[in-house]
Amino acid sequence: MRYTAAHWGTYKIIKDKGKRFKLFPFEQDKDPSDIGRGIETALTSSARIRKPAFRRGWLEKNQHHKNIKRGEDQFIEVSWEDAFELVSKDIKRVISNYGNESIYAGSYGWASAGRFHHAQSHLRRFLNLIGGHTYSKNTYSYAAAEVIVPHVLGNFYNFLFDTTSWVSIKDNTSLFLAFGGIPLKNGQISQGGVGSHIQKDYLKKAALKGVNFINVSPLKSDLEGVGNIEWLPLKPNTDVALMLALCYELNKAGIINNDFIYRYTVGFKKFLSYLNGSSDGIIKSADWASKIIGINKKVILNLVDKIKNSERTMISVSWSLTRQSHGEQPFWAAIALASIIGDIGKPGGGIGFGYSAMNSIGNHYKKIPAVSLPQGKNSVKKFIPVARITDMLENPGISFDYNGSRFSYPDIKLIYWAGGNPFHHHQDLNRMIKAWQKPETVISHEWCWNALAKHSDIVLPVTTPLERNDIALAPRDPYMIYMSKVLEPIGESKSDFEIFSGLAKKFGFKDDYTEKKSENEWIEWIYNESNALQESNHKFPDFDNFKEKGWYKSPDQLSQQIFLKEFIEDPVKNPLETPSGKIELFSKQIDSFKYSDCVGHPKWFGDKEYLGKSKKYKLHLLSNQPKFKLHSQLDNGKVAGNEKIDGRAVIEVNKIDAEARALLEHMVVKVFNDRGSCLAAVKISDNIRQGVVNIPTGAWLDPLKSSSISCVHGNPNVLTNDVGTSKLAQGPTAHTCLVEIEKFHEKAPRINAFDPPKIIAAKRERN
Ligand SMILES: Nc1nc2c(c(=O)[nH]1)N[C@H]1C(S)=C(S)[C@@H](COP(=O)(O)OP(=O)(O)OC[C@H]3O[C@@H](n4cnc5c(=O)[nH]c(N)nc54)[C@H](O)[C@@H]3O)O[C@H]1N2
Ligand SMILES: Nc1nc2c(c(=O)[nH]1)N[C@H]1C(S)=C(S)[C@@H](COP(=O)(O)OP(=O)(O)OC[C@H]3O[C@@H](n4cnc5c(=O)[nH]c(N)nc54)[C@H](O)[C@@H]3O)O[C@H]1N2
Ligand SMILES: [Mo]
Repeated sequence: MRYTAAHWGTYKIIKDKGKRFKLFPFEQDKDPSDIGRGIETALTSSARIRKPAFRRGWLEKNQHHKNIKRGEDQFIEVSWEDAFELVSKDIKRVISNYGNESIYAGSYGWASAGRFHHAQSHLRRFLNLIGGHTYSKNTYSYAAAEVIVPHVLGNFYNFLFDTTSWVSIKDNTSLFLAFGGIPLKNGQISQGGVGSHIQKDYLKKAALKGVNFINVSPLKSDLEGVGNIEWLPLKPNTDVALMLALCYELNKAGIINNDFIYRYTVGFKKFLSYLNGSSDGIIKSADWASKIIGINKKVILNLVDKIKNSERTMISVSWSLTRQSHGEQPFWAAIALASIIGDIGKPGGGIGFGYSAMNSIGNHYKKIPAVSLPQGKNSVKKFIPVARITDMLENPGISFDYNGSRFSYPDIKLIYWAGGNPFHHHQDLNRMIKAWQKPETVISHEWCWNALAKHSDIVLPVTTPLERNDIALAPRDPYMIYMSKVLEPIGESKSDFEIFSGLAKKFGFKDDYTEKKSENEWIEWIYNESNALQESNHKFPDFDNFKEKGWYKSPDQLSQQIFLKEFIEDPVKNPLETPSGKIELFSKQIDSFKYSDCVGHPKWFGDKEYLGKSKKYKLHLLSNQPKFKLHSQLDNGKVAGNEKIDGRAVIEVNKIDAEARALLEHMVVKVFNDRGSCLAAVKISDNIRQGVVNIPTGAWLDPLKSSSISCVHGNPNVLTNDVGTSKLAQGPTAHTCLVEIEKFHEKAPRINAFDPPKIIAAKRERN
């Protein structure tokens, strides 16, 4: 049997003699996702890039029309031979004129599953061989947590997959307070692949066993489908006020676990003096918080009682809580709250990061150690916090703060992207598009004509996993999948590996790049090297047997993971990696940075764009993860359409807000603020808090040149704000965004997002 693996699951592939194929659920998958079937139509759609293509203005050095910008130009197809020659020449030119630092290859993005064909690894391996590149730090997923949590708990990455298992929650948790909910739509995904989807099953089992889940979120659907769930629909971006009030009221009621605070934390006194208002004159009471979060004080006090009466409480924070202004604070405040309750390190209790986010979080399998493609060493030291790309392009040489130090932006002349889509993931796209015109060359590897490809100078067509062999192996997922090639590459597409091999040859580094190994030899190398890391009683089967069967499941090695158990058992022998070795409720280190936007303790910051802050823009826009796709991937396939109305992204609007604006179900509306505007189709519901609207991300950017609409398809990132979380992490803040909506009075324009640009067919030879 042949299988393929994606971030959204594993599928059996049945193919006829031609190019027709169908994907079927993996027989081991308890709860398969439909997302994968999107590729059945997307693979060979008209949006597929079939040949290397160069922007006409770039190739002809802007002679045909000086003012045609990236994103508006035609493309000329060229042969691979010419493409390798032109690309390598241009990279050499840029390096010799400006140095390697002027190449930006942060290239953030999820690419495809598969350990070998990981686009970014290949890009960096290639660029590192030729002198390096400016890189990026942290992610769009949880940048603020990546930077703050190490100060408070000593680590973040290692902790991600150490989250207390669902099994432990099912058997021990009494109260599960879910900030940002646990939207089941998200559990379809795990970076690197999923063997069997377990999230829904465990959530149901836990609810059946009597775990009391409370959904703290503006969206009811963030936790549903597992019985009667209490919904606490607070205003977006106000969770910190609620957490602080819970800390204050618990302490006031004497429910605080003093023993825990004494043994395992530092800085409580300073934090308490902030809660009590000694530092700012404001007592962080339920009364205070209720006005900020927009929920009755009684509900907060009731929650205090529930915590008091619960044997074991889990404080769960979704990653989305980092993607907001001051996104460091919700994680820090949640850790403080869990410390005051004192259930950290106990079965089913304490704190959890990202139960909302991926199938692997809470899975009880031990992490399978595995190797990746070696990327080599980057000789360039310049970096940016990943979401500061527009700032970087706009401000070469200007300095910025990050995690206690000052750095400066490089002057970027060449952008090289493979495996991500900044026209999906970045905020304030209108601003980014302007800044994007500045570099001399933009190169991307893509398989479809999305906005990234259309805004590139050089587009090199890549294969999808169905057109190459690979191996999938993801952390905390017990399955390893042999990903079979089922189709010959569509058009003239090549894998990222083949493309960089071709370029490396032009630089005289081909053998260093490939190490004289073919695709299949690399896959076997990854398998064998990973096998060498397994404990002796859990070795993988022979490679040929694995390949023949198509999958392997590692034995159940661990029944329960309990986050921070070792530290709690013996904080002296197993200290945290923080300066004090304990949980830092006050951080001397952060305090010493003297940042006004991130001080020494968790703090409520009200100086941001949130509900009630603007007379002009009265609605808070959330842009959560889409249900029927991963980000922008497969937006052009048949499954993503399930989440749209007449092909357009949906905006969910509360009944009362819709009535106030005379909006009707399915009506096309203009959503706007000072940064931009998009069209979307209305879905009226009482699933969303009044004053809040939501457009899931992922609609391919589709600007309407003839009008002022920044995107007729419904990409929310033309509206979102591009400001760092704070000087500490400089993370993205998509969820801090106010808008207004009104009926779109004109005829709804056609969506052109999936149309390729105008392409001029390849000439035989080119000098
Ligand atoms: N408003 C708003 N914006 C957000 C978010 C939000 O909540 N709200 N969430 C943010 C988050 S958490 C994330 S992680 C980002 C996600 O942002 P991205 O990860 O950039 O989004 P994807 O659509 O997954 O982009 C992956 C791209 O890689 C391409 N690709 C797939 N396979 C291959 C391959 O083998 N080789 C090459 N070269 N390319 C390949 C796909 O075609 C696709 O264009 O978005 C962020 N943006
Ligand atoms: N189907 C699908 N699943 C995915 C992805 C996808 O694209 N599609 N992307 C994956 C990726 S890359 C990531 S990083 C994870 C992200 O995982 P999350 O960050 O958990 O996912 P989101 O859907 O962005 O956010 C979850 C919910 O948080 C709520 N929320 C937003 N702002 C606030 C707030 O201020 N307070 C509270 N209390 N709630 C708020 C929103 O209602 C939203 O539905 O998801 C992963 N899973
Ligand atoms: Mo993410």
